[in-house]
Amino acid sequence: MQQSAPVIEEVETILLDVPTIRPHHLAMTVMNSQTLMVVRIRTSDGVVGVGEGTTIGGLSYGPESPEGMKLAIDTYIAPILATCDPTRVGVAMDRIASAVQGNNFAKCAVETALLDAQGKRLGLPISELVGGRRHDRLPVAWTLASGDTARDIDEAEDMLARRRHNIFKLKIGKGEPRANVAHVAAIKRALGERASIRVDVNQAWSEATASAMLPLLRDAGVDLIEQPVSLRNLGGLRRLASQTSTAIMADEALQGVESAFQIACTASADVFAIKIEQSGGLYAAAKVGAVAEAAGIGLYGGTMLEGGIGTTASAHLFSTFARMEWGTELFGPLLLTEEILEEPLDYSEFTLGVPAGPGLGVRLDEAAVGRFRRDRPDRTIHLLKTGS
Ligand code: MUC
Ligand code: MG
Repeated sequence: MQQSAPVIEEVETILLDVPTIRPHHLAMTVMNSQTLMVVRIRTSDGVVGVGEGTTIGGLSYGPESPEGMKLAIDTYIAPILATCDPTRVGVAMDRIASAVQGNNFAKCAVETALLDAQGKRLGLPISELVGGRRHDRLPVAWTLASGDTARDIDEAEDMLARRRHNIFKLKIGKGEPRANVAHVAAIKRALGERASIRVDVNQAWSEATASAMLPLLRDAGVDLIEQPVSLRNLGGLRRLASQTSTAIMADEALQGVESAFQIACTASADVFAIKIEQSGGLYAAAKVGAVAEAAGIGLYGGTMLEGGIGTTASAHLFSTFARMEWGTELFGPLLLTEEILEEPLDYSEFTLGVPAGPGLGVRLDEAAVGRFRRDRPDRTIHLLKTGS
């Protein structure tokens, strides 16, 4: 470490439990609240960086939970950070990678906090540290997942009227596949050409079921079909992609640059849902984007339904891609009942504004953090009372 380099003095991790505005139904779970794992890194030059690790439904989406991310950072990553130069973010992440296997979501949270701090130090937005901003606004999809077709149509009509979203992703894969298709077809019929309709099966179908449903989804007017089969069935994804003229998107199968390369080499998907957490951070997700570009694969900016911090970090990276043919789904903060940022993100005209200030360009609302933190004193008392 250089003599004059600042040192990392504190790494703090906090779990925030924030209710959702309505139940969010996915193939693997129903969400009524979202847990945000926030990490705050304080350095000796007085800079504080924040990052976020968030997933869907505890351990139901993937192998990392918010609690597990916190444990990985507190126990294994923080001691490494204590020996790192925070101004060399790439080197710090390499040191973490050599000592910690997997844990991509936790690594992404830490890298975001380091980039936020470094951006503040240099007076530059994160987008300038990860490739250079090309876009100030990004198209944003909304996910219809209330569990009820009529309610989903009302919700979509409301979004269209407010000019907030005109791209809708439908979460299917739970229940009877033909009932799923009927639900999708009814929504597309109601919205017609006013909206793009996509579906996310979240790996729930067998290859045979997916193969039978694909033509029905195409006939219903669906533009994009996301991860219809298990992430382990790459051959199946490839066969489905070659079967249909509807674009097939890889999500769960994309676990960083090596998997992106493998999917590209085997022509197993037409589109990549790039996620900063699933990739292992912004730098790693940028490499996934580069593989897609080289292979002629379309780009879509994915989400793990992060709150304001993770959503902003994703937006910084996605703003650097020359072409995001399929837009983004960075709507996570809008699914929560309350904002955790001092200034809410700007969602208007079917797009999200990418903050322009140094680092992430957003600040945590400390009062909201106090209200939602899992370890707040009144909640502890409540748990003790109910447990006794
Ligand atoms: C996923 O699987 O893509 C994105 C939108 C949403 O509702 O859930 C996510 C996760
Ligand atoms: Mg998905």
